[in-house]
Amino acid sequence: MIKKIFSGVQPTGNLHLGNYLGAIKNFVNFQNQEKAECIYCVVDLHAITVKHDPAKLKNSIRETTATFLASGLDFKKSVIFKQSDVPSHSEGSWILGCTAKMGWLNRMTQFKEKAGKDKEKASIGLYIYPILMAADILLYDTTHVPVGDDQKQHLELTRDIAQKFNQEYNLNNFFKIPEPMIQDEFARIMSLKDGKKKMSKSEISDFSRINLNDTKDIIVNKIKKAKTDPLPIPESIEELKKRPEAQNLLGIYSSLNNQGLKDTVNEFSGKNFSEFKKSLSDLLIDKISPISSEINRLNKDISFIDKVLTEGGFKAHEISSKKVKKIKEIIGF
Ligand code: AQP
Repeated sequence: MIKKIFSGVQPTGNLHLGNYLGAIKNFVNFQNQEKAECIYCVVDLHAITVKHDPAKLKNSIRETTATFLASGLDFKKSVIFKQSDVPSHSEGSWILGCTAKMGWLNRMTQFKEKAGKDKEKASIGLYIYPILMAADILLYDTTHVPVGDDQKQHLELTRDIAQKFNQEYNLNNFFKIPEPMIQDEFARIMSLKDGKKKMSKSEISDFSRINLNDTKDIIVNKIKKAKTDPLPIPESIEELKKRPEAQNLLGIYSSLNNQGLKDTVNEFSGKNFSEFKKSLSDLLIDKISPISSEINRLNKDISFIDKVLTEGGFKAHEISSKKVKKIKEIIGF
């Protein structure tokens, strides 16, 4: 069976190690599998659900595309496009919004976290964001969605919406029920300042994350300042459970080095964090620097980035507009 892969990334600032290890690295793995058709989207409609600066957004869209390419995505193998270029996403979102239930959206924890205490002032867009995400996925008959652990709940909602639509209109498998592809280990990379909070673009302190375009010096400095505890590295994974910062740093090392946490614990057991941090910085520089230099090179080639997005937009439009046409027939338009 051919796997149909879809995933998206918001152009809301510099992409970071969490986006890379939780999502983009997997995008590349899927792209390089024989029996997979991959579609990757810069989800700019999602980015306007919170306050934004139009000039910065324009830049971020290109930078996110540059990061996709610099991380190993190939626009000849995968469809790479920006969401706002393809009207089917907004159309599909409206229609699916008439199937989704308020009660389902009210359970979404990401809305609660992002809206904060003053949810009356949050945009409607932020509230209905998971419906747009469902449209993004379902319009391409997606079978698998590689995402970080934080998107699990939204994926479940997508599945609920697809099932409800199929049931409402007596359709057998019209919308495919997509499978989330969440890694067993390291699916949530945490902040360098607080091992209980996820690494995120919108966190104010830049020291909480490694950006994919950080220089070598910045990487070394951020790792040096990353929160740890006074104990040495333990002998077993069990002992890490109550040490979130230590667990996170060892997890980052493992994920970058494509090895299990157990192997990393064995490698560094009994050593202190200053020694481990030196190895982690070296590994990060080794893996991130080539991506970072390629991002910088591509950022200067605006016409190439725009060409990639335009071509991808045509391909995505061709696929999704056919699905929207069928949806319109089904619902009686
Ligand atoms: N810390 C993380 N660990 C693992 N995966 C992560 N992802 C994001 N943060 C982590 C995954 O990256 C993909 C793209 O995410 P996104 O940028 O579209 O949205 P997000 O999850 O809201 O990311 P941020 O960095 O937290 O952005 P802001 O701060 O703007 O909200 C997704 O697959 C996500 O799971």
